[in-house]
Order: sequence, then structure tokens, then C-alpha cells
Amino acid sequence: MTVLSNTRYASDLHGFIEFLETEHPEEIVRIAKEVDPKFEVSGILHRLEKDGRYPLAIFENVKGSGIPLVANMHAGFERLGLAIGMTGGSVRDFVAECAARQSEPIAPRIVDTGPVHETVATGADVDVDELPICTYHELDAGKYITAGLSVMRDPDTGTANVGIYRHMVHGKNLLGIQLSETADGNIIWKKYERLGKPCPIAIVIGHHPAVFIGSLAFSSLDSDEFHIAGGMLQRPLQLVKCKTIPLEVPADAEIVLECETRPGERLPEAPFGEYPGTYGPQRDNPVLEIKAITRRNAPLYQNAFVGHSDNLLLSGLMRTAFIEDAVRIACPTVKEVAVPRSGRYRFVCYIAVETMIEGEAKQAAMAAFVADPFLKFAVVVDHDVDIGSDADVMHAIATRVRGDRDIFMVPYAKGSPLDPASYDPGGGSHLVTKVGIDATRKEDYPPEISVPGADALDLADYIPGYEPPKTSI
Ligand SMILES: Cc1cc2nc3c(=O)[nH]c(=O)nc-3n(C[C@H](O)[C@H](O)[C@H](O)COP(=O)(O)O)c2cc1C
Ligand SMILES: [Mn+2]
Repeated sequence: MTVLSNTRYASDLHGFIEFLETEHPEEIVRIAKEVDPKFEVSGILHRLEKDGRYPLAIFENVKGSGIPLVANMHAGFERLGLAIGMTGGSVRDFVAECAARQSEPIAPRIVDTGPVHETVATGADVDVDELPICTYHELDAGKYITAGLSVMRDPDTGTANVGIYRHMVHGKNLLGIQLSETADGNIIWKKYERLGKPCPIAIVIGHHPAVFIGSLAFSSLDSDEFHIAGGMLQRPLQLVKCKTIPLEVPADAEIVLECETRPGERLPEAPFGEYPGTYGPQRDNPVLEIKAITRRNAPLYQNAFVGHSDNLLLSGLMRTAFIEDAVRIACPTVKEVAVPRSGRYRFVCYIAVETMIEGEAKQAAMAAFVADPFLKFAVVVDHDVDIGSDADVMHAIATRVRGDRDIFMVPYAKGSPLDPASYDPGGGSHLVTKVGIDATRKEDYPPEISVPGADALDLADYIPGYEPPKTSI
């Protein structure tokens, strides 16, 4: 793996786009035609995804807004690699590099001012409808801000916390928020709610993808994700104090919505098209009042396409490092772990193991379930199976599994509350059945067919101009 220095470009959203435009123009499409933020933007992204294309899409002309929209930032693996200065390299390299940087966080620096304070609107001037906020799926309850990095502060420890939580737009200065029970943000909000106090939340819109990778890192409540983001960027984030709430935000963000919750108040929120590809149920969620909108003079607005690669890849890849560490304890010969796209980067895990003693495959599957509660299927295969290929894993399942002995189930175990196969999806049940599959070759497995020397042949010697197919995840 080559770790590039991309320090020649600013470590903000503008800088990353400039970097791609200069050095990797194939990664960007610009759409000049006017598009409707309701269904047309998501329609275009959906069609690109169906064609197996995941470019960064910049919509320059979104109906009803003068601000360009940057979409699909995190939809392609190559681009996530570029975000941390990698070219080429496997998912495994990427995850290892992220883990290394996460273990060496870099503290942010507080600065007096920055581009995000070029324009400030407060009070009656606050109007979130100026932003090109999209409606994505048919039954979505409204338009949603989907890629805001929400900054909060634990009132007990003073430590800041960052995560993405979706925001339905209720009015020009009123937003919803969906804080899942699994998020640190939920714990912090509840602390303010118990005190009967407004919870300050700064929603940061538009930044370098490495900041997103850092902000979404698995970390405990006592760690501030902006430190991890600094580690990912390999330089300290520069933070400025918000104008109306006691929080700090990146000085070089595009837009910040300075908000406070209204204690005790709730508004119905959702349905919303969620990551499993189904709608999340309606809930009575907290209400945020926007106190100020601060932004650059010419900002970019950024969104995320939830339920699609843009959302799934970002959160999914990082899981593999945790799973692999846990599996290694149970099964030291683990070679690789993959969480495939076909399982929505969440529910399915493939584990390749080098050499085995009997029973170890099941240990490996159980360890994976311990590491990641969202997993439902853990498939263990031999080391020579390409776990980047669903077809190769299916081949192992088809030819190496004796269902009665090689499959085990753990009924009614903890999974995702959004899992459409839970025991009460409408009610948000998180109870699911886990399935472990030992698809390794067993002792009496017959010899497999092979052609001597085939791998050493170069087909271009026989078929002029022959090019091997490109592989992608
Ligand atoms: C595009 C995108 C949208 C997300 N939306 C939500 C959401 O609405 N609610 C939520 O609780 N988590 C959501 N997440 C996941 C959280 O951002 C993630 O779990 C984060 O690590 C939570 O941080 P925390 O535990 O520090 O609160 C989303 C993630 C992505 C990538
Ligand atoms: Mn956190």
C-alpha cells in the first residue's frame, strides 16, 4: 500500500473535490441540468448505482436553492481510500490503515474564526429551506438532512461527541432527529432531557471524507470523534466556537446549523427509507430549534443516500476490523474477514481461515456474532476461497455444508432494531435469529478438479488485446 501525502490540498470539502478534479477526474460527475430535490436526485443516484457506478455527484442546479449539492461522497471504495491518501490497496489495507490512525488520535486546535462564519443568520433570518435538502424514497415523511455531523457535549464530562443522525425538516427553523438507542448521542440527549434543559446540537454540513470516516469510528462515550477525525486527516482539525451555543465546530466546514432541543417536546418522524432497504417505523422524536445558520459565502451542501452504497459502505467497512480482531481470539489462523455488499454491509460476514482443527469454524462464527450485534449470518470458508466474491462463497456453501451438522442457529438474539426479519419489524424489535455456517472442506472431501498450469498462462499471448476483468467490491 502506498500512503500518499495529499497535504497539497486543503483538508476540507472544497479541497478534496479539487484533489479529485486534478488527480482523479474519473471519480466526479457534474450535473448542470436543473434537478428536483424530491425524487430526481435520488432517482439519478439510484440509476447510477444500478449500473454499478458510484461517482461523486455534484448537482450544480437544484430547484429552489442557489447552493450546489454534493452527493454520493462515500459510495465508492476507491474514493474512501483516496480520502485517507491511499491509492489501490484492498479493503483489508484500508481498514488496517484506519485502525492504525484511530489508535493515534490528533487533538483539534481552537481558532478564532474561519470560513464557516463568513455568513451568519440568526433569529427570524434562519431559513433551512434555502438548502438543497432532498426527499429520497416514495414513502419518506418529508425532506431530510442525512449527512450532518452532529456535535454534542456530555454534560457530566464535558467531552464532545460526533455522529450522523438524520433530521427531518419540520419548518424553516425546526428539525427532527433520530437518535438510535445504540448511539452515544442518545445517551447525551437523555442526560439533558432528565435535567429538563435544552441539549445544544451543532449540525456540521460538508467536510472532507476523512472527517466522516473518523466521526463514524466505533468509539466509546469518553472519546471525542473530532480527535479521531484529526488522526484520519493526519493533521489537527481547526475548530471555532459556535455563535449561539456552547459547542465548537470545524472552522472549514461548509455550513453549520446551531440548534437546541426543546425539552419534553416530540413530533412524529418517519417513515424513512432505512439502511436495510425497508422503511423505518414512525416515532415521536425530539425537536430541534435552529438558533443560527452559519456558512461560507459560497457553500456546498452535502447529503448521504441512506439505504444505498453511500451510507452502507461507510459504516460497513469499519466493522470488519472489529470482527477480525474478535475472530482471531477464537481462531488464530483467520486469514480475512469480509462484510459483503450483498448483505447490505451489515448482516452477513464471510470468514476465511487458513488451517483448522475440528470445531474451530463454529468458534470463529460465534466470535463474529459477539463482535458485531448486527450480524445474522456468519459463513466460515477455507483460506483459498475468495471472500470478495459472493459466488465463490456460495460455491463453498453448496458443496461443503452438511446442513444438520454444519449450520447452527441462535434464536431470539440481539440484532438491529431496523432489521426487517426481526420478530416484530413494525414495532422496532431487535430480536433476530443468528445463523452460523461452517462451509469449510471436511476431512473426507474428495479431490477437486483443476487444470495444471492454467494460472500461469497469459491469455493476451493467445488472444491479442485480451484484458482481464476488473474486480470491485
Ligand atoms: C449516512 C448515515 C446516516 C445515519 N443516520 C443515523 C440516524 O439517523 N440515527 C442514528 O442513530 N445513527 C445514524 N447513523 C449511524 C451513526 O452516525 C453512527 O452509529 C455513529 O457512530 C454514532 O455516533 P455516536 O455513537 O457517537 O452517537 C448514520 C450513519 C450514516 C453513515
Ligand atoms: Mn461517540
